Amino acid sequence: MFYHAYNSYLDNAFPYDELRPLTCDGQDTWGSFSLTLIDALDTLLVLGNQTEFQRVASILQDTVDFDIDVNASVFETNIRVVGGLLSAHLLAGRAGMELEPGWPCSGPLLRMAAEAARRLIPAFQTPTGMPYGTVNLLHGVSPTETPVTCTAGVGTFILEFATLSRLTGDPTFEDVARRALTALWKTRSDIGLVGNHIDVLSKKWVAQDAGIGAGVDSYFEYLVKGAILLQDEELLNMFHAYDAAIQNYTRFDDWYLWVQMHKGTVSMPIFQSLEAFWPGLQSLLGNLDSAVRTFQNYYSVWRQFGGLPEFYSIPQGYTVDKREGYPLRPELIESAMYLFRATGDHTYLQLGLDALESIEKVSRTPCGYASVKDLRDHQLDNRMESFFLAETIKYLYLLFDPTHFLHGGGMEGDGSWEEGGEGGQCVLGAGGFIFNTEAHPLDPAALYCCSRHSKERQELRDALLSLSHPKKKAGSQSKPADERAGEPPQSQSESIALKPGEKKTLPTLSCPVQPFSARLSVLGQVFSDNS
Ligand code: DMJ
Repeated sequence: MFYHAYNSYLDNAFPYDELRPLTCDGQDTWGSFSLTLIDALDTLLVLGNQTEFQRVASILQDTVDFDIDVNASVFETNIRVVGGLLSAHLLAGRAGMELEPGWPCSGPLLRMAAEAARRLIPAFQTPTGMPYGTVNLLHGVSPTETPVTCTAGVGTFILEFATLSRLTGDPTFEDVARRALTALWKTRSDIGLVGNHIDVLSKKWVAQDAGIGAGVDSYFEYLVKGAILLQDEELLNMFHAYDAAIQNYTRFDDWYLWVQMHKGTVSMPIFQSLEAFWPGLQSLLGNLDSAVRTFQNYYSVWRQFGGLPEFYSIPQGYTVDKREGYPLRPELIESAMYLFRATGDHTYLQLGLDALESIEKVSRTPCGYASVKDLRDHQLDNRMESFFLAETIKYLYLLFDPTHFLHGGGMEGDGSWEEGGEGGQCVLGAGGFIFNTEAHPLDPAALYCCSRHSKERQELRDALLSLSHPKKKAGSQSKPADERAGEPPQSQSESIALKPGEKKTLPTLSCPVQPFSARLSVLGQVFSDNS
């Protein structure tokens, strides 16, 4: 399935964003950055194709340019482009690519991801810190841009942006993502729910339907996954508070409905296919019983139609007018993957088989796989979204490959763990992987290792500075590098302390692994253990 779609994209659509599987040509959709190729890159490695991964990574480095006059979705560019490049960067070692000495804390794909993300930053420059939905990659936010953004468009950045910050040492990305999350948290209703669309200038809720599907979904996903990736209890507490309200007001018979965010009254008794990620998320939290029951509800809809319609009326047990399509989305398969890992129940493999057979039968065209316009009569749309290769096929593959390294939990020596960093100080992949909402795996160990090293470098700098200025207040020495960047140039003696050949922001000290105090003593026997 993968190669039929992928080869057809390369032959007929590249360098456009997407393949049009009925007319066998290409179109730009979410930008103009060969989106399908970026989104599919890490799937190549998941399937074990190192040579094609290497070839494509180098094509992307040579051809993709973000300095373009294009209005792009801040959300989609983040999850597909930034997320895709970050994963590819983190997997580059396993793909046999030649690595820079500082990898995984530096590298060409990481620089590309940072460059793409930097183009999104102007969207966050609002009085609330909540981003606009669209930004022009060259000119920033248009003066005529609508200030109305969906909830997921505000709260789906922490995974990619914290990864960028912790790998590169530049805190800007994580800071803006956190500011947006904090602002959103403060806008929840008295009964603890958030709506669907918000005005990012006035903080007024423009669409007040609360639920777990379209417009909101990945906000909740990122609170949970952000908590795991960053070991951040505050994010987890936010999720638990929302979850209590969601369970209380929106859950009926293990379905989740839409309710008015202030009153809790039902506004739409429908299930949306995007909601099918929820059982997988619940399983990550260990909430298995509820996850299993909700999955069964959603699987019954799949069996009814051979796919998940975009909207399904729960009271009528049928599709909703104009929402009968199935654009080859991954969510139910994603949940099946998590639940199979958690339970070992073959129901989930059966769903995988059903999905595979339906997609083959209904969607396959001579030129790829087409979105289903209407599940009732199997009419097709001339579109193959990039998430089909990034997510749907990846989750299917991982569902059927229980020992894949991306599942984590392997033994040392079986390829599950990997060395990285200068002198091999980073043990990568040892803590499993967290998938962003576009199924791009992120490695918590890499974040930990790179931020540990940048913290140590900072401590070393501070210690050296304190030797030059022994009377300086301790507090002024521990400012992060970014805060100091805007300050006046330092004195001659400080700049001597920071040299030789070292940039202030991201110096590379290649010390062997040893305790911090030992490193200082190597540098001049300046401290003894009890100093
Ligand atoms: C993907 O782009 C992401 O999974 C997103 O969170 C929701 N929509 C699609 C897949 O359905």
